[in-house]
Amino acid sequence: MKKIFLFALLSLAFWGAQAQPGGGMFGNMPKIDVKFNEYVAAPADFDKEQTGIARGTIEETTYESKTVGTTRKVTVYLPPQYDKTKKYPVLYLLHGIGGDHKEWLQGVPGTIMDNLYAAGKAEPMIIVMPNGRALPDDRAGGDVYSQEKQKGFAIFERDLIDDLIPFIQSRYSTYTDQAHRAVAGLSMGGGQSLNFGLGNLDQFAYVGGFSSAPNTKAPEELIPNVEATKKQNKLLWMVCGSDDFLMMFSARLKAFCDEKDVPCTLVEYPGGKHDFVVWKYGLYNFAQLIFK
Ligand code: FER
Repeated sequence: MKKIFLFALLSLAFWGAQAQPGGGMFGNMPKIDVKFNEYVAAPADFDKEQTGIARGTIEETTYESKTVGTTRKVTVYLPPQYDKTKKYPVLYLLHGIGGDHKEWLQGVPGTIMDNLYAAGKAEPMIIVMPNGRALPDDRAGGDVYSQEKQKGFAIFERDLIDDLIPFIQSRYSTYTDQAHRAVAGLSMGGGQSLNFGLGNLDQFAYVGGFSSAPNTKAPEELIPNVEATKKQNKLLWMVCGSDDFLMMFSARLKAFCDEKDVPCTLVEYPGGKHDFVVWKYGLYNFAQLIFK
């Protein structure tokens, strides 16, 4: 009886911590003292549709995943005047724990990118928004925090590298080398981007983490070889809201990089929470820094 009571109590405590991200499991984490990079506000209209500018297109397509054993959906943004006779670099843009291949559309990536191109501020690129929950049932419903579903976010490393990237390179007109490939994401997808991007230096030159979640590996694991990271990674860029309960996962990596002299940016978004205000800002800035 006692055992059952203890189990119930522990389950409740665990559930409570997950359900109230502001207070629970990570609420008592030490605040990591770190030197943030300068926050520069985005122009007020960076995410507003403008009339009279060229627009990219957004389409949904599917690919065969040997990793998962299913046909998987993926959202793709093609830049204005996408031209099959040219080659484009590719940004893989990953969603959060409750999202899927459509979640990033809330962040109006097409509008943000169209505006950047109209202002001459970004290199034309293809943006690929996959479903990062690499499981036969990859829907976002149910208990998205369950261990089972979280496993899918780690398995996605193989789906991405072995299945999705080759598919994108065969279906679209892309460069296929490391220097023309970037990965970035929000929250759970931010953790994936840091894990996969820094864990596969031969695959990704540019890595971005926006409000990265607890799935982010420890800095020593992300950067086991300082010299290799310094040599192969061209950009390690992060943003997190000052009011985000997950700040420590970005801050501990920034602190490690500063100590080891690895170039790394962490912008603290003033008053920023765990939402698309910060993630849109992340895309707006990251997109301007890559493939240059
Ligand atoms: C957690 C809190 C947040 C967690 C993941 C998240 C795995 C991810 C949030 C998101 O992707 O928005 O405790 O554990």
